[in-house]
Amino acid sequence: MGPAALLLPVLLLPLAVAAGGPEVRSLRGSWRLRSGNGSVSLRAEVPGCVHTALLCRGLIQDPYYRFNDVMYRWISLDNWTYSRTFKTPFDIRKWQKVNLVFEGVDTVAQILLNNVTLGRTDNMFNRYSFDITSVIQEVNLVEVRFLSAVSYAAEQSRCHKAHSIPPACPPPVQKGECHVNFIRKEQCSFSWDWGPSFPTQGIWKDVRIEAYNHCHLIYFSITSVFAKSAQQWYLEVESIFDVVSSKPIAGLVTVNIPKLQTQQTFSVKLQPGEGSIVLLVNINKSAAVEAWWPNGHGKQTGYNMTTTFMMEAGCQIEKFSKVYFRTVELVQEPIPGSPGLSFYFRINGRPIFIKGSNWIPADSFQDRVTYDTLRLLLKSAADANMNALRVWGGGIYEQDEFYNICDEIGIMIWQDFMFACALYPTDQNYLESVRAEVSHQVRRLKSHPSIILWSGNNENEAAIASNWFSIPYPDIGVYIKDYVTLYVKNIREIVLSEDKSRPFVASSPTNGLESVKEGWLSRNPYDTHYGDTHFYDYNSDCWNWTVYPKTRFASEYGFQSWPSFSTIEKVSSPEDWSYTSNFSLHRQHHEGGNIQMLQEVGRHFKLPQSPDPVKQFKDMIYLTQVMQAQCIKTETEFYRFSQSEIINGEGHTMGALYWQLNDIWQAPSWASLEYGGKWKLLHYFAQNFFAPLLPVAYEDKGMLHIYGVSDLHEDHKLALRASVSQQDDIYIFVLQTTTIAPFVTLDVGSIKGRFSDNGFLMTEKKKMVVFYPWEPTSVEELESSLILTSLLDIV
Ligand code: BMA
Repeated sequence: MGPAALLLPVLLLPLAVAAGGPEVRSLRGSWRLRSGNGSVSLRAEVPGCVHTALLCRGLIQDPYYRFNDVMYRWISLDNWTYSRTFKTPFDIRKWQKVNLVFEGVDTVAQILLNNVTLGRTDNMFNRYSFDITSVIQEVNLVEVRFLSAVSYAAEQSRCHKAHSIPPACPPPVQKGECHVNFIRKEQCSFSWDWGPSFPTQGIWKDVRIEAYNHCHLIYFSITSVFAKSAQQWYLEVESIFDVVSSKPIAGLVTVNIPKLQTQQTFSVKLQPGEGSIVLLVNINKSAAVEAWWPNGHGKQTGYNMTTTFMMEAGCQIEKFSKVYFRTVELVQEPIPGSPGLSFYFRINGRPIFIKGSNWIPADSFQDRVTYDTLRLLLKSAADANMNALRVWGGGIYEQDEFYNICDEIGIMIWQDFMFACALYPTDQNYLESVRAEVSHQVRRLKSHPSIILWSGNNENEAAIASNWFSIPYPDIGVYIKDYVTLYVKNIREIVLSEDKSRPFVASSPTNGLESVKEGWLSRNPYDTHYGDTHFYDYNSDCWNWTVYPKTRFASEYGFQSWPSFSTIEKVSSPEDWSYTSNFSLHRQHHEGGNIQMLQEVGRHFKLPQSPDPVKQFKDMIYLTQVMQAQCIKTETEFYRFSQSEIINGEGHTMGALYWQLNDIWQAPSWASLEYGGKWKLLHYFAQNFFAPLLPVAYEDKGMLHIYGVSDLHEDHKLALRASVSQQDDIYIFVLQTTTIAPFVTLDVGSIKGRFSDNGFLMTEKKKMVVFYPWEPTSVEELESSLILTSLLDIV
């Protein structure tokens, strides 16, 4: 990165802007794909991957069907090549610089243009740009020669002589591939405890040629900051340029936000090479800025902003963006009456209880994940009253559309970096690749108000602290050093230098500041007095709230269930339809998972006994969903009502993110949304247990405790309400309550007739009662006579 240019605010001038920018030739579309020895050759769409290309040409069946994940292992063990020819649509001589840009290559490949090797790729989370100015011709051949990710990972592990980096392989129940921690690729693509092994190869994001003269804008980002002392919002607008000319390029940059009556012009100078300029835009103090709020807390207001760069030598660029204003703080401070520290998020100055779940990749084949797929899943999260999701570190940094939707609908994102449940190498090449990945992802994503936290990894602090991989005690120092090198000295350092607008934690679960104090690895990252916790218990009765940890923040907890029969049916055949079939065992990737579900169901329900195995299977599916919904309801309600109390030094729980929101394929898992988006019972339950106003009742040593949990910004008067409608000769009273109401009584004065029920305990939010009149009456008459009373009204 070159030195930042000098910024001088100048007089506001209206500017006429001519559109400028690079000449772009997309290379999306039809490519040739061939296997290592050329025996298979086909047409393949880019962006895409080998599996979906083979499926599309009818060369393989649905990879999710029955046992195909194992049958099609050969695909990921082969080394495939993508190629295509293309004509250069412009006069090459007119351009100073031409780049071949890949937004994402999955993963290990050699890139050639006209038989010249441009470079190699080894990280699917990086953006690769190759200078092809001297290689491009009128007609070109581009080739991407992949190496199997599985062979590459094995080879990297073999070459790593210093010390072993566990785990070597996933447990056999996952039927996966080994050494995934040696490759910067979606970690769950080598299998997970809810997902198949499909180590894809392909060009999974946009690919194009870009030609430009003088200067080219590579990244453009905006973050908002509220200056407390001046009581004013300002924006940090960062632009990263590639300047081709040998001399600096001067010019004017104008930022305009009409709705906030804000326009500012800066004089800038871009130095040759790659460098950044940062503009601080003061928002007009007299403009009323509406902040961006999470779902359930207010609107997600955004403002249109135009940035025009009028640079020398005809370099003119115009950018249109949406800007949002919100602050985020992760509050870790002493709590009276409790050892340890708090761990909660303050958004726009207001403590917010985080309600939601954990997000995993929506498909093993990312090219199948469309805008509509993402919208459906994310909208389902918002519809279930969630305000946050954690993008879990074993998957991918999601597509831009994912974060755009979250911005629009108010879903806050806890963003992990992509490291999970493993130790990782720290040799120089590996670190360089990770450093490029982190800069790229932070630059790409930091404008999104939805992202409220960067987090270094999933469970890797815990993996060392609890010695998951049985490392002999004298050797542990090496792994601790590796841990600090990777997440603290590299990832954290880059994040802080790229983005100061949101907090960073090194891991999840972590003790936060306490972990930092203990050298970034605390003795017990699951300590309920600090940070966040992950909690799984398949042996206790999940209806018993006393088994749950009274934590500061529950970032993972869950129970499995089976997806509905209609979902399973699509990838199975009749012989598979029993709870103990080979198929049912095959799809279960969590050791003992099917038996655990059976035991948990058996604690409160009679196990299905039908002699018909298919009926028994369907009954079992139903019961696992009931069980899962009830378990997570109990646990979530426990976390929500623990928010404002400290008992025996524990409490002040300020987050509940259950594991997991969505599924990657059709199989038993912890998800509340099935593959394809269908809601399991749990998701319907979530709509209720995440409701802004929640009555919770629980029993403790013979005493019934009733809590009213509220996420609202103002006190809410608990009300009993009724609407009346006529249906033929009868009248329907729909009662709604925001709390548990004992002895609810309807009285319509002297209108003759009777109710279907009266004087009842209302535990549901809605109840329907029928009025049978004994003489003619009307809706109006009933409405004006109605008196609704419950014990709550008695003063
Ligand atoms: C947590 C997650 C995942 C896993 C889940 C269920 O540890 O981070 O790795 O899928 O539990 O076992």
